[in-house]
Amino acid sequence: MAKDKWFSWGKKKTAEKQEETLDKPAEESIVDEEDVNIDQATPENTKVGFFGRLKDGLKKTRDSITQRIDEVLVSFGKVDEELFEELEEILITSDMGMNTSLMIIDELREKVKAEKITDTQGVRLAIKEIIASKLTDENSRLKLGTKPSVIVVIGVNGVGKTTSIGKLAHYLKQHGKKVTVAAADTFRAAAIDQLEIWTNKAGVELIKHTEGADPSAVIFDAIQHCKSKNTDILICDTAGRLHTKKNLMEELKKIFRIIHRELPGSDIETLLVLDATTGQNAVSQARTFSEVSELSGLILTKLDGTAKGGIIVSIKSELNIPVKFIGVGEQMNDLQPFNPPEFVEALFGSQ
Ligand SMILES: Nc1nc2c(ncn2[C@@H]2O[C@H](COP(=O)(O)OP(=O)(O)OP(=O)(O)O)[C@@H](O)[C@H]2O)c(=O)[nH]1
Ligand SMILES: [Mg+2]
Repeated sequence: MAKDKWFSWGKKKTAEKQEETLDKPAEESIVDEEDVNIDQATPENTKVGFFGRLKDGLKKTRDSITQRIDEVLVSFGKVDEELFEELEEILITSDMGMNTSLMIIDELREKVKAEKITDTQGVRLAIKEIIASKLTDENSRLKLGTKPSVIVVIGVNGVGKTTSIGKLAHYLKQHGKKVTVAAADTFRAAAIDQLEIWTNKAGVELIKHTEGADPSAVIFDAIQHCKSKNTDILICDTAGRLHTKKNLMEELKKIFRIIHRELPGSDIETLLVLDATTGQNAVSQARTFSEVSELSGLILTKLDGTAKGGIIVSIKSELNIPVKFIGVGEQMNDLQPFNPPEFVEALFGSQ
């Protein structure tokens, strides 16, 4: 108990915040499936439902990675250097990236030797364990301890920002959070309407201006709204494209200045959305966006639409930014907190 209190006091900055987290840190209640309110648990958001959707979403990647690995393991039947080379080839062509693939196979060689693995099933299990360890990150939970906290969603056009915000708002609401969304993509004509459809579906508030308005003014209004309505989390949609890339970056910097000025000391999650189907391009996008703010996490979308889901391993090891959520479809429940053991289980099964 004393330890819990110390944690809350140490972490929280206002009386309001302390009260909210006397029992446990707020971020724990956000991504931990155990905390889903029983009354709100539907077949679609229970663990089984989540896992089923994840498995369905990863079907193409499973066919491209796991099925090919299994074919090679069956045809070899024994563990030798040639087998390692075949496996390396599969990982590289499934978009895990050259460096990451070489690293995985090097670790596999060492593990096979150290643990004296002599059968192909043992090799399969070892690959699964190595990939899971590559994906694990201790910072994969959202840190939303203050009230309000802010999530700013950024990324190039078409990657899935608005869609992910709708799903995220729904997810957080289901976890008992009061959510407001700010429509700060005022550039594209249909952007505000599209966001409104999602926030209506999720049953959360939307703060909007008209097309062409100053995005920072939208954020400013949304923050005042959150303060007066005791909102837990403000999620900000942003434009993926302006007239020039420089304009876009300046606009985003201005948005962050307003948030820091109006909510000093608040927890801010800057989530970069990346489209899994764009492959290695994602790495350069992350570099560009990290100029405007330190990225606290990634949302990797459209994993269901690609056989190249191996990109998630490459992104994690090249960028070293935790993947916090993954998109595995276009429905409301198709955004999931990224859970490496479950992800690898959905990919490899427990054969
Ligand atoms: N299959 C699949 N489609 C997705 C997923 N996430 C987003 N999409 C689709 O991707 C398209 C673009 O999504 P948006 O949310 O509009 O992307 P955006 O980043 O907001 O785009 P801009 O506002 O133009 O910058 C839509 O057709 C979405 O339905 C996903 O996880 N799986
Ligand atoms: Mg959008």
